[in-house]
Amino acid sequence: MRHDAPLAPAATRTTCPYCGVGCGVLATPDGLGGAAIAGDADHPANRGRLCSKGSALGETLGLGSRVLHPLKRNAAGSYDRIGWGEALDAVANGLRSIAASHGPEAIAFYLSGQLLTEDYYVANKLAKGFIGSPHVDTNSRLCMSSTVAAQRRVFGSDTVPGAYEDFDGADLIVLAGSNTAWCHPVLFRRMQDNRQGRSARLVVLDPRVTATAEDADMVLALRPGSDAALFAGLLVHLAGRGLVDRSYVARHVTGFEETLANACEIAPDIAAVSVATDLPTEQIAAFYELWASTPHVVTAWSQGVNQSAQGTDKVSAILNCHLATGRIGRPGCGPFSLTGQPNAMGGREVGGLANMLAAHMGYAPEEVDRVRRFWQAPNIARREGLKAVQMLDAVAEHRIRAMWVMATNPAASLPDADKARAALAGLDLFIVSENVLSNDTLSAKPHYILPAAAWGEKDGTVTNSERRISRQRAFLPLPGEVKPDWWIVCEVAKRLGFGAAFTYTGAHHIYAEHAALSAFENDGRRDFDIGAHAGLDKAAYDRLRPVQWPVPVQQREGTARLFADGGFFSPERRAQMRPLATPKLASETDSTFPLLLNTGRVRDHWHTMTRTGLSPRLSAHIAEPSVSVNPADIARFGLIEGGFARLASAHGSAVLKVAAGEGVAQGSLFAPIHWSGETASDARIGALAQPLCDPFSGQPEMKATPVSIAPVAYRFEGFVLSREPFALPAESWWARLAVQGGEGRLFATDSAIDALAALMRERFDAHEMTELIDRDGGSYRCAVLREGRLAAALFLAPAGRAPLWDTVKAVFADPAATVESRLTLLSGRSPGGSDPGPTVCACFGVGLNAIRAAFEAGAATAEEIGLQLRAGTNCGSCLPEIRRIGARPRASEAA
Ligand SMILES: Nc1nc2c(c(=O)[nH]1)N[C@H]1C(S)=C(S)[C@@H](COP(=O)(O)OP(=O)(O)OC[C@H]3O[C@@H](n4cnc5c(=O)[nH]c(N)nc54)[C@H](O)[C@@H]3O)O[C@H]1N2
Ligand SMILES: Nc1nc2c(c(=O)[nH]1)N[C@H]1C(S)=C(S)[C@@H](COP(=O)(O)OP(=O)(O)OC[C@H]3O[C@@H](n4cnc5c(=O)[nH]c(N)nc54)[C@H](O)[C@@H]3O)O[C@H]1N2
Ligand code: SF4
Ligand SMILES: [Mo]
Repeated sequence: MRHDAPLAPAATRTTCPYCGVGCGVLATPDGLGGAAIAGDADHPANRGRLCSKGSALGETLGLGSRVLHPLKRNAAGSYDRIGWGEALDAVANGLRSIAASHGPEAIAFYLSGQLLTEDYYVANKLAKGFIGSPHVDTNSRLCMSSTVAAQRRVFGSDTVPGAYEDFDGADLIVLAGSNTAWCHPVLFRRMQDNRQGRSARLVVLDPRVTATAEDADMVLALRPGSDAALFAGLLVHLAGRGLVDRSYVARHVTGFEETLANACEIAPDIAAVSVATDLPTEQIAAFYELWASTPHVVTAWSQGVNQSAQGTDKVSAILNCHLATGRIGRPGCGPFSLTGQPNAMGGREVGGLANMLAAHMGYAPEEVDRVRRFWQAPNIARREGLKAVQMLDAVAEHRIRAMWVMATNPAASLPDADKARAALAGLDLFIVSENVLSNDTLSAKPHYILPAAAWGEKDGTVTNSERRISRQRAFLPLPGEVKPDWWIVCEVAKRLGFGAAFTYTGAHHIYAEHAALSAFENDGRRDFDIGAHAGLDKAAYDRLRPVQWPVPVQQREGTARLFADGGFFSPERRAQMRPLATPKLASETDSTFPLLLNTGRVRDHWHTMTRTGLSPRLSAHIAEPSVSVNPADIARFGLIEGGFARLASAHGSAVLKVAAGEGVAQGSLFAPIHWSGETASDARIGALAQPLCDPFSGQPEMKATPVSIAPVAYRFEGFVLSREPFALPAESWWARLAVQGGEGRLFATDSAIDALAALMRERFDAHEMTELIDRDGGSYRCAVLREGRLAAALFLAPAGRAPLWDTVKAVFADPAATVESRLTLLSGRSPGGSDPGPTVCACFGVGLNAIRAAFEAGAATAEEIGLQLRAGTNCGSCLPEIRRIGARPRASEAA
C-alpha cells in the first residue's frame, strides 16, 4: 500500500485543520517550534495538493497569541494564573452546585466541528450521559444542520452517499450555494481537472458571481432562497421527460407520487420557476435539460443551501431529484453535501447536535436505553436539547446558568452576536476551552479559561465530507500547561464522581469505545458502524489509514458509496421522499432595511481568523473588512467606492469599506464573516445577522438579513506598521493584520495630523524618525529607521487618496531591505521599483500589478502567467482570480 511508503525521517502524517476536504499533510518540525508543511501525496483526499491556507499552516504555529496556563477571572475582571488542580476543582464544583440548585438542565455545552472526534465524544458523553443535560449543541448547527435534518428525513439517516471520486468521474457537476473555489479549493481543483481532462460540465447556482463561477460552464444567479423551487421544477421536468427510474423508485423509495404532486404545485412549469427564481426561462430550460440528459451528475452544496430559513427543504429538493432518477451511490453520481469544518462529520457521528444522542442515534426510547446501557450512564438525557440559537436565548433568560464553550467563538459567529455576547457575559458559570488568549468570546469574560492543545499538538481523528476518517497526529510538544480537550473533560468528569466511565489512557482508548458503541446492537440497522475499529489498541490507532465509514467488522476496508441498491436506514429500508413546505423566499426587505445582506468567506481566511490572521501571506490577499455593493446601489445610496459605509440591521451594525461588486445583484450586499472585535474596530458581521431559523433544522438564515446602508465619511485614511502593537486615536476605524515582522493597521480617522504626529513622537525616539508634513495637502508621513531598516511607519492622507500601503509594507517586511533614501520611501515609492499591489498568489507572493503588467505585455493565459511569474503554479487557489484579471482588458477591448 502506498500509504506505507517511507518518509523523510521526521515527517508526521496528519490532516489539515481547516476545511472539510480533509487534506493529508506532512509536517516536519524544525526543532524551533515551527514545521515545514507539505501535501501528503498518499492521502486520497488531496493526493499531495494543498490550498493557500493549508500551505501556510507553518506560519500559524507560533505561541505569541496562545493561552498557555489555566486562568481564573478575578474581582477586577482581569485574569490570574492558576494551577490545573485548582481550575478543574473549581469547574467541577461550579457545575455540581448549579446542577444541585437548578437541575442538570441549567448546564449547557457548546461544542465545535473543530474538536477531534475523541474530544467531542467525551464532552457529549459527560453532558448527556452523566451530568444529565441534553443541552449539548455545536457550531455545526450554524453550518450543517439543514443537511442533517434533510438526510435523516429522506434517507432515514445522516448519510452522505458518495465519495470524492465521483467528482472525478461525473459528466456534470452542479454546485449549489457553494463557493468551492475558495472554500474547498483542493476539491475544486479535482473538479477542474475533470472539466479539462474529461470535458465534464460545471454549473454554479449562486445569487452572487463568485470565483467559482469564473471557472464554470453555466452560472445561474438565482434569487436568494429560491433553490427549493428550482429543484422542485427540475423534478417536474424529469418526470415530464420520462426520466424517472421507475424500478429504483418502486423498490427503494416511498412518497414519490405525493412529492411529485407537491412539486407540480410549487413549480408547475418553467415560467413559474422563472418567477420564483428571477432567472430567464431559457437559462432554466438549459440547466434542466443538461441535468436530465447527463446520467453521471453530482449535485453538491454548502452554505447557500444550508444556512437558510428553508435549508432543510432546499436539501430535500436536491435529494428528491437524485432519488427519482436513481442517480445515487453509483460512481460519478449522487447528491453531495460539502462539509465546512475539518470534523463537522465527526461531531455528527458522536451525537454532538442537540437533537442527536450518540453514534447517529437519536432520542427514540430504545435508543436512549441502548446508549444508557452501553455507557452505564446514571443520568441519561431523555429528550432533545436546545439548538444553538434557542440555547443562547435560554442563557439570556437565565434558564441556562452554566455553559462550557469548546473550540468555537460564538460571541462572533452566532447570529445576533451582540446579544449572544451579552448573554454569555451574564452566565453564573462560564467556562471556555481555547487555544488563544483573546477573542470575542473571551471578551465576554469567562470565569475560567482552560488552555487546550492546538493543531500540531493534538492527537485524534477527524471525518471529512466523504465520510473518510483520518488521523490528526501530534508533531509538536504541548506548550506551557496546555492539555488536550479530551483530557480536560475527563478530569472534570472524575471530579464530578464519574471517574470509572472516564478513565481513558489516551485518544485511542476513547476512539475504540466510540467504535464499539457504533456497533453495539447494530446488526446493520444503523448507518454509522465502525465496529472494525472497536477495541483498537494504540499501535493500531497510530497506524490507522484514512478510511471511509461504514467500517463494520466484516468490511475493514470501509465503504466508498451507499444506496445504489437501496438499503436506506429507515424502518422499511426505503428512502422517504417528502413534499416540501411551500418554499418561502429569503426574508423580505422594507423601506427601513431595503437590502439583503449575504455573508460568507474569502479565500485566505478561516472564520474569526485566530489562526489565518497570524499569517502575513494569508493576510495579504484581502486586507480589510469590506462590503461588496452593486454599482447601481453605490449610486443609489450615495456611497463612494473605496469609502466607508455603515450597515445596520434590526440587530446590530458595522462599518465596512465599500467595494464595487459587479457580481453582487442589485438589492443585495455581500460581506465576509472573518473580521471580529479582535481584528477590526467595528466589523462584527455576526452582530447584524438575524436569528431566524429553519423550522426543521434550527439552522439560522445567515445569507439574507434585511439591512440598511449609509455612507460614513472620515477626513483621513492611512496605515501604520510597527513591530509592536500601536494604538490609534479612539474614534478611528481600523483593521489589524499580520505583516512579516510585526503588525499593520489600515485606518481612517477624523483626528488631525498633529494628533497622529504626536502619537508617533510619544512612541518613538525623535532621532530615529523622519517626517514629512504637508498641511496644505493634508498629508503626514513618518518613517522610523533603526540601523538602516524600517522599524515603523505611519502614513496619512486625505480620504480617498490612501497612500501606497503595499510598497511600504514590502520594505517593512523584507529583512534585507535597507532604506537608502528616506525620501524615496516617504514619497511612497518602493526603493526597488513599482508598487506590488494586493497579493493574488499567496504561495509565491505575486501581486496584482505584476500580473496585470504581464497580461498587458502579451501573456494570454493563466498558464503563461504561471510560466513567467510562478503565480498559480503551486496550490492553484488563485487561478480563477488570475483568469479574471486576464479577462478584464480583453473584455474591454472586445467591447
Ligand atoms: N477560505 C475558507 N474556506 C472555508 C472556510 C473559511 O472560513 N474560509 N470555512 C469552512 C466552513 S466551516 C464552511 S461551512 C464552508 C462554507 O463554504 P461555502 O458554503 O462555499 O461558503 P460561503 O461563502 O459561506 O457561502 C457560499 C455561497 O452561498 C451563496 N448563497 C447565498 N444565498 C444563497 C441562496 O439562497 N442560494 C444559493 N444557491 N446560494 C446562496 C453565497 O453568495 C456564497 O457565495 O467553507 C469551509 N471552507
Ligand atoms: N454571518 C455568518 N455567520 C456565520 C457563518 C456565515 O456564513 N455567516 N458561518 C457559520 C459557520 S458555517 C461556522 S462553521 C461558524 C464558525 O464559527 P466559529 O467556530 O465561532 O469560528 P472559529 O474562528 O473557527 O472559532 C474557533 C475557535 O476555537 C479555537 N480553537 C481552534 N481549535 C481548537 C481546539 O482544538 N480546541 C479548543 N479548545 N479551541 C480551539 C480557535 O482559537 C477559535 O477561537 O460560523 C458561523 N457563523
Ligand atoms: S482544501 Fe485547503 S483548507 Fe481544505 S483541507 Fe485541503 S489544504 Fe486544508
Ligand atoms: Mo461551517
